[in-house]
Amino acid sequence: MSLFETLRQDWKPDHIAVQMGDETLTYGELTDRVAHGRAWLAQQGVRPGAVVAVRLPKTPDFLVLMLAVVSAGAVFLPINPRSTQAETNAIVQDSQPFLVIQEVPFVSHLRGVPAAICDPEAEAVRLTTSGTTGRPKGVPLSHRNILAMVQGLNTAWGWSASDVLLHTLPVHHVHGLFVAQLGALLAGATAIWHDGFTSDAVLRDLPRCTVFMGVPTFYHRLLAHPDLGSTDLSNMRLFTSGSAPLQASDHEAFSAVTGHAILERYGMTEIGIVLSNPLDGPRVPGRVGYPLPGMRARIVVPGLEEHVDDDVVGMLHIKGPSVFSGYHDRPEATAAALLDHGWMRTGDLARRDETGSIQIVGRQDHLILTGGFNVYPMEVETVLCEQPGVGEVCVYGQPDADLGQVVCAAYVGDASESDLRTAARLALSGYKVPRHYVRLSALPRNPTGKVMRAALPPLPHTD
Ligand code: MLC
Ligand code: AMP
Repeated sequence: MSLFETLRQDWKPDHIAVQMGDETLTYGELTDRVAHGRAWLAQQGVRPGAVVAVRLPKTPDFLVLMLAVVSAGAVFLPINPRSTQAETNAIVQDSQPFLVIQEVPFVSHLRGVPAAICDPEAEAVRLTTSGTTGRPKGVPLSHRNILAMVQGLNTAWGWSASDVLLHTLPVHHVHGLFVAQLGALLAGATAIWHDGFTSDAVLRDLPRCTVFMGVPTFYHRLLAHPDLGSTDLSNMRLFTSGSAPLQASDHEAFSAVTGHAILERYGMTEIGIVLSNPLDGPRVPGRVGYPLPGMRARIVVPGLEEHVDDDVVGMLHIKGPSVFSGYHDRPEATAAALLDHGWMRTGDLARRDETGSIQIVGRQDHLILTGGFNVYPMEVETVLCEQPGVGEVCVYGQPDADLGQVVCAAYVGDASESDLRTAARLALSGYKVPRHYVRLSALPRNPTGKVMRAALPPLPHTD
């Protein structure tokens, strides 16, 4: 079955699908608007298989357009509305979409057209990830890939139509789009949308919700709020965390203050959400849990396919129906990531304990996880290196209690910190802009010439 047809099976027309501020959409209204959206897309010449890029703020219109594109058999390509023009251009250049939508089209007068019948193997959504080259890589996900993930999570986390999800994540990533929003839609549940996370607004709305999903920074910030302990969380049945490691101390403090043990899970754009702590049973701080139904995990000696023993750190490989089948137009990157027999080399180092629960130990490459967003050093280094007065640059992460890691840049040359900051702000989304700059006479290198990131200066004050 196609993604849209499966999602809508349990929709009750009068039940609220999404609410944002004063705007409310019932499932009946959502269905109508999606049909209007499909008619508009058809009028623009969008046919099955066409790529439609959508760069819109987080409003219910975004959701309508996504469902319209997917149910028309076309490919939905979301672009971060806060990305810079250069970043947007790079994605457009890479995917050459048939249509780029940057303003909400007015579609209500159009007569709806029926949903297309889609091949489950056809591409439904294309997400973007950067990678070691710094250039955007399109991650095509089929109807089947997405459904496998969302259906698995619905069962594992006990979603039902009576759930009310508080949704404060961005919607151009796996976490906000699939795990949170498609989870709610598959269950026929209600989602309350905020455009971005603020502790005040979350604590105001949590009393009428049952599910909340966040990156670790959300929990760290909630813990710092004086009202967390006095907020009525009696309706809440599930808090989940993912996209970056949740500090065990934050996990424990949250349990102590609220009585709720956060359920941590692990995933990646290319593979979906694949490991999770149990809904019933211990949710162990610092562990991401067990493979979800249908998924397989193995931990191997890096570079080999030989399994390591329990408690030994190795490279995490994942296989299963939510794993993608290759990057858009990047055969070499695909060959490096996808091994024989469909195993995905995640790039995450992990160990398994005797119960089978997995702990993520860190990344093998230099990926920086800041606030749950990925920053690939090469992308930032390329921008900084182009500035006058910069000889060489190394971008690296430093621990940060709030964001997990912050982006730092060490450079050689006489460029000023403010010039570098300005250049980075012009070219890059806010979360990629280095917070700290260190000028060095030379970058520390090992005998083979590789920059030794561990030898780069730490921040003067880290929490
Ligand atoms: C925040 N920033 C953004 C942004 N959100 N930049 C571009 N696009 C966005 N959507 C910028 C801020 O402007 C700021 O830059 C910088 O990030 C750090 O932010 P801050 O000022 O400390 O905080 P804040 O703006 O409050 O943002 C923190 C945050 C945000 C935690 C709310 O980082 C966030 O929403 N994170 C969620 C990430 C996410 O959904 N990841 C899922 C990936 S999927 P400046 O220049 O203004 O200082 C995945 C798979 C899986 O990983 O397993 O889930
Ligand atoms: P993305 O490419 O944006 O999907 O990010 C995927 C990466 O996020 C993974 O490869 C991990 O490094 C990281 N990640 C996701 N969930 C967790 C988690 N619970 N703990 C640690 N890292 C995580």
